[in-house]
Amino acid sequence: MAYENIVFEKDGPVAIIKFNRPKALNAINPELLEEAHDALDNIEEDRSLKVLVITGEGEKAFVAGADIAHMVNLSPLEARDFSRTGQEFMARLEALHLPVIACVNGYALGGGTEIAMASDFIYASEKAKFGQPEINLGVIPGFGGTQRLPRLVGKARAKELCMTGGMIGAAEAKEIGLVNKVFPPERLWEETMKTAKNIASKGKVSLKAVKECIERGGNVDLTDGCLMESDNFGLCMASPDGKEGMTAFLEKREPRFKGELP
Ligand code: DAK
Repeated sequence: MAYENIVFEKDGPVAIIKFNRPKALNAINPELLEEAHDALDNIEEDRSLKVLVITGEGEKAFVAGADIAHMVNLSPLEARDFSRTGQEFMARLEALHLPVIACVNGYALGGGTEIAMASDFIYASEKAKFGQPEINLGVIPGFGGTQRLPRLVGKARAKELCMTGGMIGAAEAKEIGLVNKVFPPERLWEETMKTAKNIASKGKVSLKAVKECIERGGNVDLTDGCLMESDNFGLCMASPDGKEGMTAFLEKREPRFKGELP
């Protein structure tokens, strides 16, 4: 599929999706979502990939939300479909076998904050702004914001953001636990790629196991979560990478992870 609303690239083991509608501050329309789903299909099939970075094209925005010009004319049924396609995209990011880093270079509003939250963690530019402004449009977050935001920052802060529709800067987003690290704009991409490549140097089986344990562990009690962890620990030990990592340590050399499944 030819992409017009995203840029999809690979830098060695790192896949990169850039939302690419800079004139509309990368607002999400159905075409963009369709292309982003297609890129995820490609990523799922390419066994050489180990990390996905998502970001926005241009200086100003990561994603300024769902495309309001598109949404204004939706019938209730079309709105439900649009919401479901968006939610499916977020769910796919969360369930993807690769770690996903959101590199938030500017406005991340509404659906933009929601995409960033469905990633595994967020690095942001000092210029980034986050918010759930849907209340100002007479609606509510439609891509999972009312569910993921409170899980990340607590119910009270999530309610404040969703009820006021206000924006917060990167420093406050970091303070409340939405963002992991904040960088000057000119260093954001370099720092994100440094972390992406560091993660890509690890074993694929253990990366997937960590993601799954932490992601799914949040939905079960501690006992079941620990059971899931020990099952995944066993799986890592059964994989060639588990043996390789420990052997490399004992032989005082760098591990050579191959990412093969047991
Ligand atoms: N949609 C469409 N166009 C947008 C846009 C958006 N979300 N955000 C910006 N643009 C466009 C502007 O209209 C403008 O276009 P032109 O006038 O140049 O043609 C261009 O991008 C540049 O924007 P501004 O001129 O406004 O730039 P400023 O620097 O002055 O302001 C801003 C930047 C980010 C503060 C401002 O653009 C803004 O407030 N944008 C809207 C932010 C927003 O409200 N986002 C949340 C969208 S709601 C659901 C599914 C999903 C959702 C809800 C329900 N279901 C179907 C149930 C999700 C909803 C949302 O995400």
